[in-house]
Amino acid sequence: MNVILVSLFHNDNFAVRLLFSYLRDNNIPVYYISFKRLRQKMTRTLKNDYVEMHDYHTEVTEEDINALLNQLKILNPGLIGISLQSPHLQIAKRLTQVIKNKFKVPIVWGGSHPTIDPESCIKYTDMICVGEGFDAMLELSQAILQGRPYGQIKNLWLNKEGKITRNPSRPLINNLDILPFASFDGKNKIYIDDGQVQTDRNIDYFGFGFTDDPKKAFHQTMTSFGCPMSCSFCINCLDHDRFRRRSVSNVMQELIQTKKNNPGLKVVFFWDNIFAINKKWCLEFSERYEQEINLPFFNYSHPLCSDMEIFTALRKAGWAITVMGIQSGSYNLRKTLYDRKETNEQVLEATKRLNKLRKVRSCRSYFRIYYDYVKNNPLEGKKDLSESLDLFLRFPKGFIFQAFNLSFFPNYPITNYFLENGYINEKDVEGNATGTSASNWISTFDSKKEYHGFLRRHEYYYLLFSLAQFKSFPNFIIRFIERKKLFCNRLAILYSICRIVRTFELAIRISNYAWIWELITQIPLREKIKNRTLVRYE
Ligand code: B12
Ligand code: SF4
Repeated sequence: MNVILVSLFHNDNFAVRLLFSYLRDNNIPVYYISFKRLRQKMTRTLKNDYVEMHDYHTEVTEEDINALLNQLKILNPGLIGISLQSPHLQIAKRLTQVIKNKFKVPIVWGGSHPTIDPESCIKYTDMICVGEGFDAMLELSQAILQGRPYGQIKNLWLNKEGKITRNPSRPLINNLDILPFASFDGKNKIYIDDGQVQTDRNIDYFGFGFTDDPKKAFHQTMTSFGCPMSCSFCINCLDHDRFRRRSVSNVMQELIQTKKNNPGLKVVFFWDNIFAINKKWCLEFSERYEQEINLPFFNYSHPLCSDMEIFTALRKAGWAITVMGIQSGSYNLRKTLYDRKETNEQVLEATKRLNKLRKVRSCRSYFRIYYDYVKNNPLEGKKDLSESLDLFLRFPKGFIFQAFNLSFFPNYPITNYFLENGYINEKDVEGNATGTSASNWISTFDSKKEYHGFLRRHEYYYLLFSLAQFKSFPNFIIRFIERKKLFCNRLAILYSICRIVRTFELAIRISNYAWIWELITQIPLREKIKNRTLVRYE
């Protein structure tokens, strides 16, 4: 009998691969099934200049389900674990039902959705894991494989023919060094998509090939869990997790091993919520990383964690790409709605510090800085957007503007606020709709009379923010366009201007685009031909 972990729409699911390693190292026979890959495509609905990829779930077909059931039959499952985020709730319900119809095997759900909204899950499955899954899943697997009772395992809720038992929670693991490294080799991994088991296993979320190939170009990991901040639109404002970090030695051990196994390793992605936390840790990490790994790496930044000594050390060590959440340029909106504490001056200072890193010598000459914005928030009014533009115009030029839709996840404070004030309905909350509901609530809003046209106004400003990133486009023209509301009803013109300026900048500063060449050369030609594209978007 085997334990099967199912990842939904996520081939390279870090959490499930870590759970996989934890069970495997504790002698549990375990398999990883990735049930369908998340696709990305260029957004089609809105005309944006900034790069916007739109995640989407392809339809789950009978063939997909049959392929899964066939694999389960071959693997003889003793326990099936399904990992789900909120947008996957409906898919998880359907899969659980069809599996239950075929097999007499207990099914446990875990992941962000069962953790934040356990009540919406427990009625559809035998068990759910609320919060940390390592020891709960290990104890459950051991009990089932050894035929022992498993009714009292902490962090687990049980549903026995409708009778719900809610076991208490267990303390979080303090010492993350006891965890193994997430498994990215091909052993016991199965990928199902397009109605069949995929032989081409090596495609991740972005479309790069960085899973399961012994010669992978990318490596992804986390040095910490949790986040010291608590923004109202993020899981980290709920109290099931806290900031915890592995030791530098433990992280280095993983990276050295990865580099040894993958001579073609090109970039390391650190998915930590915020990386530049704890000076002692970061300085030690930087020194060792530079000496022992010396490869470009990605991490997330935060305006309130922008110590220059840390930044410089990380940059010298190979820091080459970062994303910093700005979310809005309106201090008032950030503070009251998003629960973010940084002032605009602090944001500005952080952007200046990041910009200075371009001059610091590193293994890569380029330093890519992305600023994230929460897109399509109907409570972000004209004044807020105008303040945001003021802020973007003060940023050092050469950044990349990105925007992502505001999404409503169950029980997050921002969702409760929107629900209580009648701005959205339960059906607008992620998980309640089939597929991803984000686009539903946007159209709901735009059709309400009082918000009519809000999408257009927001798009207008996003294009102006986009223009603010270009060195060759003077700020006074952007201000003039805004003041005169030029092109407000002709977004296509503004969009074309962005495109022209981008092309012009590309032509005059080709050296700024060295990273594109690097990206092109990162994946071996053989791989590109096999996967038909450099970055595999659909
Ligand atoms: C890293 C990360 C990413 C990376 C993923 C990298 C990778 N290869 O996995 C990237 C940037 C690609 C990403 C993308 C997205 N992400 Co993300 N991401 C995170 C982040 C920061 C950490 C996730 C993580 O791996 N943590 C470490 C693991 C060990 O912890 P864990 O996930 O909590 O898992 C534990 C338990 O939940 C449990 N568990 C998990 N699965 C299972 C299964 C079983 C059977 C059991 C028993 C237990 C169990 O055990 C684990 C160990 O304790 C979280 C925020 C956070 N948690 O801090 C958001 C988060 C998970 N992401 C989120 C979202 C929305 C997305 C996107 C949809 C965003 C987008 N529109 O593009 C995409 C979806 C990608 C996909 N296909 O799923 C949301 C999900 C919200 C929700 N309520 O569902 C989160 C919670 C952030 C938020 N907004 O609040 N993400
Ligand atoms: S800083 Fe980022 S990860 Fe931390 S709570 Fe805010 S949005 Fe979440």
